Amino acid sequence: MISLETLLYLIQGERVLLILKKRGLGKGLFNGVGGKVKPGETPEQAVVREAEEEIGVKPIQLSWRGLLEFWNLENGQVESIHYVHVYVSEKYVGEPRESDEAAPLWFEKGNIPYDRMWEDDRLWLPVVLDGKRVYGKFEFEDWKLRKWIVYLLQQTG
Ligand code: 6U4
Ligand code: NA
Ligand code: NA
Repeated sequence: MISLETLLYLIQGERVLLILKKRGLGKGLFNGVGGKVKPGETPEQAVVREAEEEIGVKPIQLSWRGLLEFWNLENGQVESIHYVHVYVSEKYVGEPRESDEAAPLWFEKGNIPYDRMWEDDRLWLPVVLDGKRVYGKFEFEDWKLRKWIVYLLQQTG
């Protein structure tokens, strides 16, 4: 299964909004807002829809910050591949609120709860929060991170 997905980090000054996922993939972990891109949607449309569904805010002015590949292997076989476009937004309409899917919480940029997040996040999220763009490929075997590569992308204005 190959799926196209999104992640979004709302930023207010030195604070970042994470959600505690209440169900589905990554349940019990903090992550950005996001989910699968549906047929007929662009990744930008999908991430705006997910923000509305998950925390009731409408982001305006999305900034694209990278592409991540998550390869999940089970018994040496590729089980799924997730291509995830990452965005940040400093402007949005509405106040973050809890939903069935997610409980939003603000964190200081210097105090991100990496021990309660996906194993890969500490490898690339600091770069994104530092205003840069990344490409990363992460290989999980039986849900443990085994191999990875992270590139800093050239800034193109
Ligand atoms: P439904 O079926 O509606 O519950 P949907 O919300 O569309 O699902 P979901 O939440 O399953 O999709 O999407 C997975 C989310 O998890 C995406 O935002 C990408 C994110 N994700 C997946 N693997 C990740 C990883 N290794 N590290 C990370 N985020 C990951 O930081
Ligand atoms: Na989601
Ligand atoms: Na969703």
